[in-house]
Amino acid sequence: MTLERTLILVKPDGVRRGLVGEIIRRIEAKGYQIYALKMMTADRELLTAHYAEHEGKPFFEPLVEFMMSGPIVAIVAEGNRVIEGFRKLAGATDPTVAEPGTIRGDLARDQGTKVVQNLVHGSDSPESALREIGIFFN
Ligand code: DAT
Ligand code: MG
Repeated sequence: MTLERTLILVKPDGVRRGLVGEIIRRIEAKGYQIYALKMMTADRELLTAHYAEHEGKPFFEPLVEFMMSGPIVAIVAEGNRVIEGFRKLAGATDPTVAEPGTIRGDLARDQGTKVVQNLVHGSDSPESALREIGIFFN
């Protein structure tokens, strides 16, 4: 067994477009459990901690501004290999090339903005998951 938990965020574009239900539906349809869930508006301090690996990159400031632009939904999902599994459900970072069948491939596209708007975040490793869950659900 590799029972894991991962942090999933429905980003402000997902909330604005009314895709919270559709995204949760896909997580549940895959068979993962929703362990915790809350709607919130993230502030700069929280986002700087969450996206620490991207500090200094050209898209960092647009990313933080975008993530503060409206409410988000933070989810902890649980299941065997859920970290890898949700990344597969989400699809590639760039929604133009994300495979059809994935959240980003089916529901997102390039908006021509400085930061890629791709509906969801998912932790990329067990270490990231632990760290990010701690940031959003202390
Ligand atoms: P992911 O969300 O797929 O883990 P990431 O951690 O590399 O991708 O980047 C975080 C977010 O930042 C990503 O979801 C969208 C945005 N982003 C990443 N690379 C970018 C780039 N080269 N230009 C614009 N936005 C980018
Ligand atoms: Mg990432």
